[in-house]
This record gives sequence, C-alpha cells and structure tokens, in this order.
Amino acid sequence: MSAKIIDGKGLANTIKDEIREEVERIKERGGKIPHLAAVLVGENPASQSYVRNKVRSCEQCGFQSTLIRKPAIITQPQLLAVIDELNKDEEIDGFIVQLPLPDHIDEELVTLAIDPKKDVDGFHPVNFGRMALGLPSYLPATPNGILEMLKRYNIETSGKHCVVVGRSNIVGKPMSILLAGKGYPGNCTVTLTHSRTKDLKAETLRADIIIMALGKANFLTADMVKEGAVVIDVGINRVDDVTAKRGYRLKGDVDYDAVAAKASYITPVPGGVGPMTVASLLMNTLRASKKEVYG
Ligand code: BQF
Repeated sequence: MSAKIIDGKGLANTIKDEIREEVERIKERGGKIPHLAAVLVGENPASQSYVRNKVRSCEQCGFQSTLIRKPAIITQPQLLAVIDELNKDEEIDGFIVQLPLPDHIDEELVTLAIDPKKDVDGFHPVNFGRMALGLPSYLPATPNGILEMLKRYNIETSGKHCVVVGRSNIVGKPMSILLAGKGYPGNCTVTLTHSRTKDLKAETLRADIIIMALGKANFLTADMVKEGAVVIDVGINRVDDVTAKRGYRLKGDVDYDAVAAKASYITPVPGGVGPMTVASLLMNTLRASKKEVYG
C-alpha cells in the first residue's frame, strides 16, 4: 500500500478560513472580536518560532493578538503577576504561556495560575479533568488537532486498536483519553506506551492507528508498522542540515518514506500535525470569546 498523505497545513488553512468567516459575521453584528494573548519568556528559538506562527495565524483569522515578551531572567513571582493581569483583563479572551519555560520557572505553578476560563491551551487541571470526564472544556491543542484530522479525512476509529507512543501531559496522555472516549473520533481500544514499555515493536505491530509523540527523529521504522495502519506523527525534531536555510530541518518521529510505503494514511513533518495544533488554539480562542465552555 502507498499511504494517503494527510495535509495538515491545507486542513489548518481551511479551518482558519472558516474561523475568519465566523469572525467577520461577529464583527458585522458588533460582537466581541476574539483576542488571544501570548506570553513569551526568553529567547528559545523554537518557542519564538511557535509564537510567531500563532500571532500570524491570529491575523489570518481576524483575531486581535497581544504578544508579551519577558526576559529569561524574569522571576517566578514576576511571571505570576503577568498571568494575574491577563486573568483580570476583560479585553483578553484567552492566553497562553509559551512552553518550554526557562529552568528556574516551575511550569506547573504557572499553569495552575491561569484562570481555567482563559486557559485556551487546555493545560490547567480543571480543563484536563473536564476533558477526561467528557465535560465541555478547552481541549489540548495537539490532541484536538489530531481528532480534527481523523474526522475531516473520515478515518474510522470505532473498535480500532490505537497505540500512543509517549505519555506527556500535553499530547500522549490526553490523546489516549480522548481516543478511548465515546463517540467519533473515539471508541478506540488504546494502549499508552512509554520508555518503560517492554516490547514496543510488538505493541505498534498490532496497531491500526499509531500516534507518535516521543520526540526522537525517525524512531518509528517500517518493521514496526502493520500494513494499512494510520500513522500520525507529532514529532518536531530539529536535525542539522547544512543545505537548509536555517542550518536545520524539521523531522518527525517517523521514518517517513519507508513507513509511508506501508501505511494507509500518514501525516508529514512539516505540514502535518504542527499546523493543526495552531488551528486548534484558534478554535479554543473563538470558543473562549463566545463563552461557549464556561458561560
Ligand atoms: C509545521 C510545540 C513541542 C513543544 C512545544 C507548524 C508548528 C510546528 C510545526 C507550531 C509546538 C509544535 C508548538 C509546523 C506550536 C506545533 O508546519 O510542521 C506549526 O507552531 N507548533 C508550540 O507552541 O509548543 C511546542 C512542540
């Protein structure tokens, strides 16, 4: 089999067009224009590029956006004060604190300080808990983007065996909960694997759907994949490439060419899950501005 390529970039553009149209209708009737704020701490090049993508996407959708840049030496209390301001600012519908943060900042404390109503990343325990219980919540952006891909490509999930590789709080863990949940996309039988999994290849070989969220370039090789499997690649690994403009190239966690020859569907890197992550953040921000989740 030769896999169909899931065009995340195209799909994200379609979603952003849909959002833009809705924002235009909101403007026409004098409603509130969605406003996303992003806090960027320090100069981490990957973080800067992610925030740029988000600000540019806000412009594409007709959203207002505010970027708050703070130096890497900001103290924990100073950062918490910034979050408190954003929690109180009635103009801001939702905001994110871009990860990763410098080592001296406790990401958990930062996440806990965000008002769940404005937590459009869906990382606050209240939103995670509501997600896990199937209550209305802001879904974490990457898992939600993957669900949206499965849905818009009409990929069957009910009764399928899904293997998630990587148990992070922002991708692997919520993804396993959502795919095991009721409805479509969902109703999967899910195996959540991680660094202590005994025989990973035995697990992935049984999978109808594989979600790779490990952060190791080319980790999933063709011998680990069943013929006809759906392969979703969350990895965004920077590998050195002297021929590339920036001196590096993005590579997923999947050995793409060899796995694509076996899979039924596959997501590329770049242009797969990444753009859908950003589109999901915008969907959450629109829902925040409409007070869809918390009234
Ligand atoms: C693409 C992210 C790890 C840790 C923190 C488009 C993005 C990436 C790739 C992007 C990511 C990854 C984001 C592509 C946001 C996705 O064309 O392939 C967009 O901006 N992302 C983030 O905010 O924090 C991360 C990955």
